[in-house]
Amino acid sequence: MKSALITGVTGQDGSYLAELLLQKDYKVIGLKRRTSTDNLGRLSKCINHPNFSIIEGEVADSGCVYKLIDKYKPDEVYNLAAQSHVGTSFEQPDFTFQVNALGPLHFLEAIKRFSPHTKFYQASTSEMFGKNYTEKSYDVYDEMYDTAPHKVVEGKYQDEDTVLMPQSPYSVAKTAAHHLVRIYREAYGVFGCCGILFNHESERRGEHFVTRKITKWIGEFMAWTYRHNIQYSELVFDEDEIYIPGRISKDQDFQFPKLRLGNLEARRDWGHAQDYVVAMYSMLQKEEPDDYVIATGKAYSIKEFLNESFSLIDIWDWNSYIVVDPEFYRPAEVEYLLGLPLKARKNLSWVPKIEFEELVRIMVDHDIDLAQKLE
Ligand code: NDP
Ligand code: GDR
Repeated sequence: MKSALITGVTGQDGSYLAELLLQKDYKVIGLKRRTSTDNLGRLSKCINHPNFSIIEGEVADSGCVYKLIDKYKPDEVYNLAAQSHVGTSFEQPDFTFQVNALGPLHFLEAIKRFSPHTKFYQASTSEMFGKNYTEKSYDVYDEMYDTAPHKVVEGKYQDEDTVLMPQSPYSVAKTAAHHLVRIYREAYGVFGCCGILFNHESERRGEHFVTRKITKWIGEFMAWTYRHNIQYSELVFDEDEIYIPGRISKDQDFQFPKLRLGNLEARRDWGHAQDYVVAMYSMLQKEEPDDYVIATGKAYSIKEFLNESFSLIDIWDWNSYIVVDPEFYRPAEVEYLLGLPLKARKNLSWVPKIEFEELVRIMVDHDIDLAQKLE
């Protein structure tokens, strides 16, 4: 039986990856940092599995990581632990660097010293491209799916050859880790792979990332309209709140806060996390270690995500329901990310199964159900 250590197991990707590896008969060791309250919610499908165990540890602590690798000597390590919020990295750059850059370094050094057979997966990111993209007239969709008729994308994309130009403390730290993996691979023969994953979401996505923030708001808003049995046409709007007219009173429940967002123009290549963990696993099964872009090949703006998600609750003009709040602007922004995953398709036979429209529907349906259950 193969063994795998997953750091960041309590997160979105960690939970899907643990499920995938258990299905493949791995012994899975999940690393979580110490918390005062329980945060195992995403692991409900794994927690009672006989081949699954949780251990406590901190990736920014080199001694802790060395001991773990020396003790377990796992066949595979998937390093998903990170301070993963780009906006937060501007507020906490030092902490972000310790976890996102030194964390992976500790694993690489521990593998080199104590367990050279261990294969290492590093969660690299499209954020490393930052402002940069490759520009040429390129029919991405055609080559990816060999289908016609097809959509010709803008001809701007990122792939493994695009020069990295990170735009945040988060992505600078991830870029450092990305290069460290390459160096340990070349200098010491460590089997290290970097998955350059573009944004991937799901019903398990953290609530402060823009997609989930939108779908969670929609779920709670719908629960509020059901509770008061109110039609949209009856609602009135002021700067920050949505009201039920005629019932404006001391009762705060007759008003609902608008959805507050930052930059709506940014474009992202959004896939479903369940598809993306398959790519992580596939990279470590290859004969030779390598780095791969994992993406869908299509990009949408935040406005297009709003169009799609609000249309599912029959709101066709969402402008009155949201507030653009500079508080959510970033000091430096990444405006355009569209990944070209041709190498992954060719070498890993990887293609995403869940398309943008389905992803949005899954998330909206889930958050409407969740809010109803909490009523
Ligand atoms: P999440 O934020 O959902 O999960 C991050 C995990 O890391 C959590 O389990 C968190 O624990 C853990 N963690 C944070 N700091 C530490 C620490 N100091 N020591 C140990 N564990 C720690 O992220 P995702 O699942 O979305 O992403 C997984 C990885 O992939 C991250 O590295 C992210 O940067 C990267 N990535 C994600 C993409 C995406 O679109 N989702 C795209 C590209 C890369 P806790 O539960 O205690 O907070
Ligand atoms: P990102 O995801 O920064 O791409 O990082 P996020 O969902 O946070 O932002 C995407 C874009 O939406 C804009 N935006 C907002 N973002 C947030 N969080 N909240 C808002 O209110 C809001 N309004 C607009 C942002 O400015 C940005 O342009 C994610 C993380 O999972 C990283 O860990 C991962 O590496 C990258 O994806 C690929």
